Amino acid sequence: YHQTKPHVVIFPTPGMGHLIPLTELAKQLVHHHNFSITLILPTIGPPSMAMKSVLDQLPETISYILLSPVSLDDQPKDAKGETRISIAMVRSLPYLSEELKRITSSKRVAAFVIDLFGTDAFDVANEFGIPPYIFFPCNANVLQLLLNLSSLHESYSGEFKDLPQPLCLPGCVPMPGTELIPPLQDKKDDAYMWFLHHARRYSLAEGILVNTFVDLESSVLKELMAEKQPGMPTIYPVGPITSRSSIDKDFDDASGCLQWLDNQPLESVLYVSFGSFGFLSYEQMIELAYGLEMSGHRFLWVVKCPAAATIDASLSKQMSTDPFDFLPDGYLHRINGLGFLVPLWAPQIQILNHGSTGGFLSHSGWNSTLESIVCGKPMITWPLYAEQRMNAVMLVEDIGVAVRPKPDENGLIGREEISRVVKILMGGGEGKSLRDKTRKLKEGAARVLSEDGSSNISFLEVVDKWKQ
Ligand code: BUP
Repeated sequence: YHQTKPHVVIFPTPGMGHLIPLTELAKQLVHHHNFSITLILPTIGPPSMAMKSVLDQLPETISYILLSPVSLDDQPKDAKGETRISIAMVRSLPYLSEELKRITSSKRVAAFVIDLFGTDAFDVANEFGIPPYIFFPCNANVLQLLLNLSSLHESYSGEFKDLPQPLCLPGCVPMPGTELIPPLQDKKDDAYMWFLHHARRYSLAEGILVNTFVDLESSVLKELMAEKQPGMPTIYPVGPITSRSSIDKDFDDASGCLQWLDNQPLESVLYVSFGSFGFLSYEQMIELAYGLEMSGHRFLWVVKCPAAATIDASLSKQMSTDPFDFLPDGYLHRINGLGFLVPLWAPQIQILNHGSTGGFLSHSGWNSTLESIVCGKPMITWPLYAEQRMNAVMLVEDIGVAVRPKPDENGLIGREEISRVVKILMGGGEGKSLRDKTRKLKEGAARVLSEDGSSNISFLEVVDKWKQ
């Protein structure tokens, strides 16, 4: 082998929430530890703009291969995201195998890294003698749940959503069954079967890198890292791994939102965004619009079109692709000065880092949550899908850096309730104590990543193993 740098192959599940932390992991390995990396990317359709811009900005030492898109046309329309993603990963394995054959003919590959839904690829990595690892882009409470899922499945025959008591796993925040990841709440759904399948295979990994840190989840990390069970992977808490700057230079402030922030008072603006997959119903979007206005606080809102199925067919703008078309009449004019709206996508890291930003109304995806904590901004949690409800419970009840609005009996969060939580977060009293706690966590995040910090030490352990 004519190589000087150790090589790692990364095989991410489709989706920005997976690609972004895995490319950050790749960058750290390349910039600080002299690795070279190949990202092998399964795809379902043509790459999105956001994905393209991440890939365009990769340094030379990170190469990427976009695999041929796999077809999911044979899947029912209502197949859950987790099912679709898992099937896409399985269907990409023959392509993966070809690429690994090519790469291993000229390089020794030190490790093969997947995230949540790529466990079927372990078999391919093993064929080539490459040790398999998981980068877990969620927190350690969620990891503990998945590591225990198989035994929970066997010991409890009912639906988890009907659990009479909150689930209390070792070291974890007590979790009501109704807050668990939605696919775990319906054992008859294929998505449940896929979760169980992957969770059972997590033990086949040599190690699991978790994007969390001790200040956030000390008790569950203690459990997971205590005496290693035979046959179980080593757990490495290496977080927070987050982007340093927003992912797309071309998008950067095309809307002028950063310039607008420059002219607002210190910590006065609430940043509002529901992530790359988060959509509100039309009715909910209207309540949010009025709620933000009613709060009287400044806000910067990344507006997306509402979920198509929820738009009243009689609405003239039903087919519009301009998200602003769905706002209440005269809204843009009324909020002028108080609110700034950005369509679709905003430079999130720069916004969260900005001194004028005082809080984040977020869907509580784990990447967005870590980014908010790293920037020291407290949150309003508005979970929508995946493990976000679990994140919300942790953030509100255990970590204490967020408030959570209460939906009415129909699941709608009304404008008064929205205005109430915005006033709490952006005001004194409870808001101040949330800000203080988040600031402490920001310091903690910097500490664990410093030279003798716990996450850095865990990271170095993995790196040393891969360099051997
Ligand atoms: Br939307 C948006 N700008 O406008 P997810 C997202 N991002 O920079 P998460 C922007 O995309 P889940 C935008 O900073 C994050 O690093 C954001 O966002 C960036 O992931 C990344 O998909 C991915 O919302 O949620 O927060 O982990 O994975 O649960 O969907």
